[in-house]
Amino acid sequence: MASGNDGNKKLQLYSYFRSSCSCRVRIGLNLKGLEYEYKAVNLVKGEQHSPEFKKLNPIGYVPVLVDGDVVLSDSFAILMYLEEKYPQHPLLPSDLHKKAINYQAANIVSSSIQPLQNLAKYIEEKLNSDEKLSWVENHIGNGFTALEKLLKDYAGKFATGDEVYLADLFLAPQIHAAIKRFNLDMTKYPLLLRLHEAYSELPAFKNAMPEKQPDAPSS
Ligand SMILES: N[C@@H](CCC(=O)N[C@@H](CS)C(=O)NCC(=O)O)C(=O)O
Repeated sequence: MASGNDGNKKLQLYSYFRSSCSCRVRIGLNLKGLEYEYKAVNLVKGEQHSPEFKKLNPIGYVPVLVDGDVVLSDSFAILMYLEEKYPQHPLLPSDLHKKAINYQAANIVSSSIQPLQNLAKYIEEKLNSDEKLSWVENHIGNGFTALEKLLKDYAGKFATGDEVYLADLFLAPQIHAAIKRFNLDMTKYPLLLRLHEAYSELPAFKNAMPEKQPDAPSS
């Protein structure tokens, strides 16, 4: 892939293969044709809590992007930074309304679905596996219902038309996790299921998915 980065230093992305937040940024980097060094952080082993990693991100979450002297965390902030610094393949439409719908859909995923899903692992000791599944289904389901309603008036081939934009970067990993990780019944979300199929045909999305990452288990 063409470098596209300015300066001498290659971008570095601290990532975990299964992290949907990291996946959003991996898609953005791929779309913009930016090469990066993959720095694996094993969340199961707790590497996000190490003193070295916490120097990069004091809250102990992936993703973290390093671009020369710039160290950034939070997928939304990272993507907005990439958008301004590397304007090739815009992640936002110029139409103001469509842009706002992209922010809205992205934030439903990042504020109202993913953090609750992330929390499930902290409460799972207190829950049996059926209760854990219903916690996850309930929170993903609420968000997915809202997204179906929101996007029905805007979707084309992708979430807000026939071009890929920010909303798609947030939706693709979340839908992928719902299907592959949580076995969610997607028949209630036909639009999201259709988007999932459209994403699976795009190399920038396919190559960003968990199973394609260097730290993914081989089996
Ligand atoms: N709002 C942040 C959330 C980051 C986040 O929750 N990352 C998860 C992985 S998707 C994480 O690092 N979890 C580690 C942990 O909970 O210990 C973002 O969008 O980057």
